[in-house]
Amino acid sequence: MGMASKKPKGFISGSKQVRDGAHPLVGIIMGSGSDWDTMKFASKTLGELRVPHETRVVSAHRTPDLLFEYAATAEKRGIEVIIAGAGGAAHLPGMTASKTVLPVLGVPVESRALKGLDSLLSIAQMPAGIPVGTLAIGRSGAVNAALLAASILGAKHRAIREAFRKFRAEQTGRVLANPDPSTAPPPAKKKGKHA
Ligand code: RP5
Repeated sequence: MGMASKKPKGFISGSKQVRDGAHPLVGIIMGSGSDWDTMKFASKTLGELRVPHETRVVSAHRTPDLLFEYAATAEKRGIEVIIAGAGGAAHLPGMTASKTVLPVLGVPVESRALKGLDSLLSIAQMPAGIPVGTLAIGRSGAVNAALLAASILGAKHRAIREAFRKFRAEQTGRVLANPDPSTAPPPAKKKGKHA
């Protein structure tokens, strides 16, 4: 299985991380292939929680028609949450939100020139009426967008709620198990240039 059997006209498929025949519940989109270094952490986190999702490049500026099509058809295809990552003049999350009633979570990708402050403000400063849930710049934002998506989906999907609960409990357990930083093993190095 996968996405809805009948693809919307002109729809360009990306990759799908689906398990057990489930269709994607989360759509991870990003403005450029160069955003993958950051957005891969959203995909990885959803994968760890076994949340079926799809990933693809959809640019607000370079492929505006595709963006409109993606956002306008996502709900019909069974997507329940959209995570949109973009850098610089980051219009992707806001424009996506303008074309769907699904929750849109925006991840500001760290830009070279302004370190992602431009991305953050572009995504966060939406006018009243079209909300975008804005996360932190870079890897933390990508991970948290996935966790927030799982939390949102958990209201309806019990297995996802329990996976999210387990993730949180294990995280707490790891911190409590290593109370003294002078004796604890060093934390695993974060990967990715946007960390
Ligand atoms: C944005 O411009 C993308 O989201 C990306 O973060 C940034 C740079 O894109 P590339 O020039 O690397 O394709 O639209």
